[in-house]
Formats: sequence, C-alpha cells, structure tokens
Amino acid sequence: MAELPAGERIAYRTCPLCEATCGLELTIRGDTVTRVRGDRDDVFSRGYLCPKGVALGELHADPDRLRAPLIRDGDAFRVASWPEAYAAVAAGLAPILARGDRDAVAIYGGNPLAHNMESSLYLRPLVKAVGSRNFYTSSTVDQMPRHLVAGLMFGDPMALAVPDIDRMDYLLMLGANPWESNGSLWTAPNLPARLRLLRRRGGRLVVVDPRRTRTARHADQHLAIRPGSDAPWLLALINVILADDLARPGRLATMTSGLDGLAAAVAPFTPEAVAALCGITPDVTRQVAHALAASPAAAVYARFGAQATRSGTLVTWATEVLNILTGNLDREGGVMFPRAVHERVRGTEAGAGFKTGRWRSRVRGFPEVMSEFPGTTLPDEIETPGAGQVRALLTIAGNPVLSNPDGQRLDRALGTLEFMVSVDIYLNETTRHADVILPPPSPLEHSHYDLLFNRFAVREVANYSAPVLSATGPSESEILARLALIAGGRDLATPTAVIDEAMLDELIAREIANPHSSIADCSPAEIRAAVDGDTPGDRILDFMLRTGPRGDGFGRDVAGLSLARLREAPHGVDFGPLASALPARIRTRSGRIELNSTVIDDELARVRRELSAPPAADALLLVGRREFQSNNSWLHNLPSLIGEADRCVLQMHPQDAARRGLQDGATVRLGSATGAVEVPLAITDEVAPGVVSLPHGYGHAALRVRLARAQRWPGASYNDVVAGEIDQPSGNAVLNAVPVTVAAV
Ligand SMILES: Nc1nc2c(c(=O)[nH]1)N[C@H]1C(S)=C(S)[C@@H](COP(=O)(O)OP(=O)(O)OC[C@H]3O[C@@H](n4cnc5c(=O)[nH]c(N)nc54)[C@H](O)[C@@H]3O)O[C@H]1N2
Ligand SMILES: Nc1nc2c(c(=O)[nH]1)N[C@H]1C(S)=C(S)[C@@H](COP(=O)(O)OP(=O)(O)OC[C@H]3O[C@@H](n4cnc5c(=O)[nH]c(N)nc54)[C@H](O)[C@@H]3O)O[C@H]1N2
Ligand code: SF4
Ligand SMILES: [Mo]
Repeated sequence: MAELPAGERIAYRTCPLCEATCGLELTIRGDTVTRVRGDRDDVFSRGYLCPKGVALGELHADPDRLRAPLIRDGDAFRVASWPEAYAAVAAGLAPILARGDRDAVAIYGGNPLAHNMESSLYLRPLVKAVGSRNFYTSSTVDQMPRHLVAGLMFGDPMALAVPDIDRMDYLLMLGANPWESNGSLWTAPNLPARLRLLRRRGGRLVVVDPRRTRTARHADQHLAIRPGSDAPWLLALINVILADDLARPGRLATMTSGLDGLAAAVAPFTPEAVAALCGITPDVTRQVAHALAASPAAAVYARFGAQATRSGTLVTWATEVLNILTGNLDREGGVMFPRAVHERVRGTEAGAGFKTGRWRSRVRGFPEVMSEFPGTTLPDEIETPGAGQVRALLTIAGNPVLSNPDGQRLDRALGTLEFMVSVDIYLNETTRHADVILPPPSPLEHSHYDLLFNRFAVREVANYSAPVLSATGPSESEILARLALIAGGRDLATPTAVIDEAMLDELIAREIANPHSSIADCSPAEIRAAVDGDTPGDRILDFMLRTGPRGDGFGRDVAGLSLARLREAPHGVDFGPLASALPARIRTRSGRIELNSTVIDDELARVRRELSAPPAADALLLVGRREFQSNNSWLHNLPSLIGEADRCVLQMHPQDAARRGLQDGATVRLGSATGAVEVPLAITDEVAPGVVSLPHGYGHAALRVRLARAQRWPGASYNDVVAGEIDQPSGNAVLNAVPVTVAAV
C-alpha cells in the first residue's frame, strides 16, 4: 500500500446502512473522513460499495445530525446536558408510570436498530423494564409475514432460508429489486454481480414485478404481474407442479406434514383461473412451473413488494411450499438456512413451537405476533380513551410518521401524547413531537458486528469493526440502559452497569444451563472473569462468539473464535458456504415442517373469493419504489445523495396518462379512499398499465424539523395516501397494490 500522507490513517468498517454489510475502507484525517472506498480485501464484499456507503462520512459530518440532547421548550427545542435530559425523561414519565398502567407507555423501534449491535442488544431490557404490551417496530411495515410463516412452518420465526445465490441454476424472484435495494433478508454484498454470475454460468433469472426495474432489465424473463396478485399466481405454480407430476421433495417428504392436502387446497388456482387477476397468461405460468421444477438447483424468493400486500402471509407460505415441493429447501443452490458464528448451539430435540395471539391489542383486537402489535394500530391506541390508553411513547431509531400508513393521523396523534422521548440522531417528522431527544453517537463512533444480518448471510462470515472515531456523548447502549432504569423506577444515580451486568449474567446462566453448550456446567464466575471487550456490547459479543458454533469455548478449543480473534481480522473471517441444516433447524412441537394451519386455510379461502372479482379496466394500483441513493426516510439530508432534482415523482404508463389527459411533469393529485398528496408526474412505460409508483420516505416539509438539505426537495409522503389495512395473520401493513386515483391539479 502507498505511504499515507502525514496525519492520515486508514480504518475498516462494515457499512451499517443496508443489509449487504459491505466492508468499507475509510481514510481519516483528524476527526474527518476524507475518503470512503470499498475494502477490496473484505472477505465477503470484495471492494463493492454503493453511493450510501460513500456518504457515511457525510452522515458523520452532517451539521444537522444531533450531537447533544434536545429538550422541548414551547414550540422550539433547546440544547441540554445529558444529566438534564435524563432528569427531564424521569420527570416526564413519572406521573404516567405512577398510575400503575404499564400499557400507557408505548415503544416504537425502527429499522436502524437492526443494523446496530448496541441498540439491538439493549432494546430487550428496555422493553422488559417498560413492561407494556404496546410494543411496535418497523417489522410490521416490512417483513412480519416472513417471521409468521417461519414460526408456523418451522416453529422458529427466525428460521429464514435465503437463496444460495452462488450455486443455483434458476431464481424466481418476486417483489424484490436487489439492483437498487442490495437485498433484503438475504445478506449478500454485490448482488448485481452475483446475479450476473448466475446467468453467466447458464442459469436463469426470472423477475416478477409490476415495474421494469433495474433488476428486471438484467433478467432472462420479466413478468409484469398485477400488483397484489402474487399469492394466486404462486398457488397456480403449485397447482401445475402437482397436476403435471413435477413434485420432487426428496428427503423433505418425510420431514414435512401436510403435503397430501396440497392438491385439494390449490385445485381452484389453475393457470386459467388466475390469468385475469394476475395478468399472466396460462402458457407462461405453465412454462415457469416446468422450468422451476426442471432446474437442478433453484429458488423461489419473495420479498418486500410481495409481502407488504394484503396477502403477504399467503405469498410467503406459497414460496416456501414451492421450495419444498421442488426439493430445493436446504439444498445447495436452493434456499438454505444460514448459520451465524454467534448463534446458540442447540440440540435436535423437538422445539417449543410458535404461538401468536398470546394477547391482543386493546382497541382493534389484533393478535400480538412476536410480542408486537401492527404499527398501523398505534394511532388507535393513542386516540381511544380508557384503561391502557397510550399516553407516552418512546421511539428508538424510527420515523413512523413517514414509514407507517396514515402518517398524517399518527402525526396528529403524537401531538396529543402527555410525553414522548426519541432516541435518534435527527430532529425529523417523528422526533419533532418528542419532549426530549437523546442522540446516540454516529455510526463511526461505536463498534459494529452484524448480529442480525449475519443470520441471513449466504456465507458463514464474521466481521467486527472497532470504533473509527471516539464518541463525545454516551453510547446507545448506555442511553437505552438509562431509559430502562428510569422505566424500572430506579433513581438517576444508579449506574447503567447494573443493566450491563444483569444482561451478561443472564446470558451466562442460560448458556451454562444449555446441555449442548461448550461451557455447560462451568462456573459462572470463571466465565464472567474471562469475558473480554472494551464496552458492554463488545463483552456480550465476545461471550456469544466464544460460546457459538465456532467459538473457543473459553479455552476449550484454542483455535476457536473470540472477539480478540476477530479484532485481528479487520477484513473479516469467512468460514465458507452454507451447509445443510435440516432436520435440526425444525423447532415445531411435532418435529416436522408444518404446512397446515387454520391461518393458511382462512387465507386460501379469502384469495379464492378474489378469483371471481376481476379488476376494473380503468383501476390504478399504487406500488412503491426504492432508489439507489436513498434509505427509507432518513438519508435525504446528505449532499451526495439528495441530488439536483425532485425524485419523489409519480410514475405512470403512457396509456393511463393519455386516458386522463395528463402531461409529463405536471403536478397531479394522487388520492385514495383515505388521503391525498400532490406530486409531479413522470410518464414512463417502466410501470405496467394500471400501475403507478411513488418512492416512500419523503414528505420533509413539516415545520420544526432540522433537515435543511432534505427540505430543498421535500417531496410528499407515500404513507399519507395509504391507510391502515393489514395482512390479517401477520399484522403487516398493506403498502403495495393500493387502489388510487390520479387527476390533474
Ligand atoms: N409506503 C412505504 N412505506 C414503507 C416502506 C415502503 O417501501 N413503502 N418500507 C418500509 C420498510 S421496509 C421499513 S424497514 C420501514 C422503516 O421504518 P422506520 O424505521 O420507522 O423509518 P426509517 O426511515 O428507517 O427511520 C429511521 C430513523 O432512525 C434514525 N437513526 C439512524 N441511525 C440511527 C442510530 O444509529 N440510532 C438511532 N437511535 N437512530 C438512528 C433516523 O434518524 C430515523 O429517524 O419503512 C417502511 N415503510
Ligand atoms: N437504496 C435503498 N436500498 C434499501 C432501502 C432503501 O430505502 N433504499 N431499504 C432497505 C430496506 S429497509 C428493505 S426492507 C429492503 C427491501 O428490498 P427489496 O425486498 O428488494 O424491496 P424493494 O426494493 O422495495 O423492491 C420491491 C419491488 O416490488 C415491486 N412490487 C410492488 N408491489 C408488488 C406486488 O404486488 N407484487 C410484486 N411481485 N412486486 C411488487 C416494486 O415495484 C419493487 O420493485 O431494501 C433495503 N435497501
Ligand atoms: S450496498 Fe448497503 S452495505 Fe453496501 S455500501 Fe451500500 S448501503 Fe452500505
Ligand atoms: Mo425494511
């Protein structure tokens, strides 16, 4: 490597901005990032990065990023010290907690939590200390159907198989656009290159999307399905596979219960019966079913676009059924269960199964799923008086006013709370309602390890990043621990180490009680003394790594993994491709993969009724779109990402525009049964006729936000048009395939 100029240094850091987990090489001068490049030596990403990774230095330097707590002062905010801010939180929550109704305090956790080791670890003790049933996260505007179906079928909501992209021959992808999103619940840096390689080695990529996306343009076949109709179409594929005797589940047959009933369940969904609803001809449906079944190693993968619909759960179920019927689940080159090096080692005994609806939401009676209620019902819980009414809210790394349906209503509801605290790095559309904002350090100021995304990765990899710069304020784990202590009624002099030590002690105790653990029956004190790490989060990580499947077992395997070993590998460690995980991964009570459930029966019956109600000829359905330089609602303030033009434009097919007499560039009113926004029109045949598309995460025109650059092109919020409809079984919001009207302003 060339000599660095005096005063400069190089640091390596995994990018925390999306699920691809790219390794970055940062050049630092003082406390300034002067250059960001892809780390060519990163064992997983091999130098790949996108414009967002490049902007990580801008995020750190953004003058609008909060660096000190803010306390509300009338209509404005004033900067406060940390002790003052914590005292304000304690004083604000005290009267509400004193009423003895824990449900009166709600928590909303957002997407960046999942990308942050400290906050993802410390959310749990906070939620426990608050003790409220009003727990919400961005999972119910995203992937809850995946968790529900994994729970129902495999007995474990985290049993999410990923396409084994580097070894497959055929990939059928629905509602995903990895060319722009870089993949979701599928961690594989540089998916564009991996998808290109699939085709170069003779494989086929088939993309099902109502828009001709960048991913679709790189596919062998693009099917512009009618939005919201993936479930019946996938059921038709199952129908063809069974009717034409193409099912070859192989070893999965004896592991799976419910295969016998499938043919009857999908009988109404013939290619002919679904053709009008899906906009896909019977020949094409048959051709895809045959090609899928004939491929030695293939995968069906459905993601956000197809899941955030009215049939998200059924789409996900049908996807899994196809992977089982074709023998591709748990097969190399099919879909495989990743294993992360920090996971717990388990035995093969049957699991405890998975339950939902252990409690229900107060106002609308929605069942909890993974201890969460649908985010769409948070306004109901705030607005409806009575015992259990939400009177205080903690938001952590979330912007639900822009990310959840009916944002305007939530915006109004937040204004009626008695007290609100936000742990966030920006004063934005949501946090402007807070009484106290507590800003954690920037991503460059804390250590990083992907606790979540390593569990969805296509290789077994591990990568630890030390802090690149030192933080001036408390860590995010300290902030959340302090909030947990306050919610638990402890005084402000109680050290947060109480929470740190309790977490570690609990982990150690549980592990020692696990008969399959490398430290089963060890002395807790001996283990605690040997745990290594500079921060509470790092110590938990060290413990997890050392007791994980590749761990050193605290000296029981000297060559094994530990935090110290990961620190010596700044480009990461690669333990190779995924390996078969069945039947051990099955945690249902029966010990088999369960295809049957009343949830699925009800959904099949509902979708069967849709077959007889074909769409009106002039109907318009709204779908979303992610842009390469954007990340949900919160990177619009960075100079290199925001661009020189309004990107929040409504795409419409030329036929639909002509029928309505609309001109390209005109401002139009996009309306639904519940709301409307005004946006510029872009006429393009990238969207199918009958489909319009708007990106989400815009709508930055609100008063009292501190997002100077984002306000240059504020755009309008997609979620002001969308109301609170959900995929019933999972509680996931319906964000795509929303009926709308478009008219000239
Ligand atoms: N219409 C429509 N709606 C959607 C979607 C869509 O496609 N269409 N997508 C959905 C999806 S997939 C998701 S995941 C959700 C996201 O929903 P949310 O998580 O509610 O929203 P984000 O826009 O990700 O906002 C993240 C917040 O975290 C803050 N933040 C960033 N980094 C940190 C950090 O390190 N610590 C803390 N404490 N805060 C931080 C940001 O300032 C911002 O306020 O949106 C969903 N909403
Ligand atoms: N650049 C960028 N990258 C991101 C994000 C971002 O905001 N910007 N967000 C991150 C997050 S939080 C997530 S969850 C992931 C999501 O990543 P992906 O799962 O890849 O989802 P999207 O990129 O939203 O692509 C969804 C596609 O579904 C299509 N679609 C809409 N409705 C339907 C339908 O009914 N059926 C079918 N078959 N397709 C439909 C849309 O046209 C769109 O092309 O992306 C992550 N990466
Ligand atoms: S693809 Fe994702 S992880 Fe990679 S640099 Fe871009 S935002 Fe970061
Ligand atoms: Mo997401």
